[in-house]
Amino acid sequence: MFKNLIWLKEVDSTQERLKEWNVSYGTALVADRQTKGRGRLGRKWLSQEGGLYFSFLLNPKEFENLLQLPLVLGLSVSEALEEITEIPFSLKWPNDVYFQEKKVSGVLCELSKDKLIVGIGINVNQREIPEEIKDRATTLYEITGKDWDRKEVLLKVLKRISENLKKFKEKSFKEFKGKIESKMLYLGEEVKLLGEGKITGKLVGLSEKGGALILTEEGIKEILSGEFSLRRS
Ligand code: BT5
Repeated sequence: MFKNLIWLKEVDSTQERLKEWNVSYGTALVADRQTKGRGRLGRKWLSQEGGLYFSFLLNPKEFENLLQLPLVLGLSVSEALEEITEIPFSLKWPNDVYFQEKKVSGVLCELSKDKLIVGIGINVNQREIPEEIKDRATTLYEITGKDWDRKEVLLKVLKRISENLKKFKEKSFKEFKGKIESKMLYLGEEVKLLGEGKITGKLVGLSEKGGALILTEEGIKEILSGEFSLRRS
């Protein structure tokens, strides 16, 4: 699936570059640091040197469900990181990879005209975690006490993504649902979802569509908007 790799020292955002540049589907753009890395809903993605920041394009006609896709991508990142470090990672619905209570990686899927742009940030060897995210972010270096070869991490992640997206296209989300659920952070716990309003209840699993299933006082609710953020209640 990936044929070309462009690796730059610094860009504003690999997402923004792929939005503007004309690159083919098989190209991944990587940067050592980003000056304007972004998350979902206008949030910032802090991107100092030592981390891994990359984006690539997918055909929006092939991947229409933007709730399932980030879950499959997050699973791919977690599987690659587990293979490399032999440490277990969790998935926080809808798009994060966690180690215990802290975020290691985030996935962003953006539609821009006929482009579906996927961006992934992974905290690898950064020495300083910025104050504003210190209580909820970690790096592979902090977890394992050693540096990791970012090229190796990238290649392992891209390989997992290729394999999993092939299966996702040929088969369906069903192939992944159980695996994702087994790694889901806060499963079986009381949570709150913050977004357009607040929903509280017990997180009981994932729906077929990739939504979060929350057992509330009124029964089970399927949350299909990725615009919510999940927190422990
Ligand atoms: C995400 O958004 O988690 C998606 C992040 C995608 C970043 C990649 S890097 C390559 C590509 N180019 C870009 O410009 N972006 C993509 P969200 O779920 O909205 O999480 C954002 C929140 O995570 C922020 O509000 C902070 O609380 C936290 N955060 C920011 N930087 C972080 C970091 N380096 N590590 C962990 N958490 C961080």
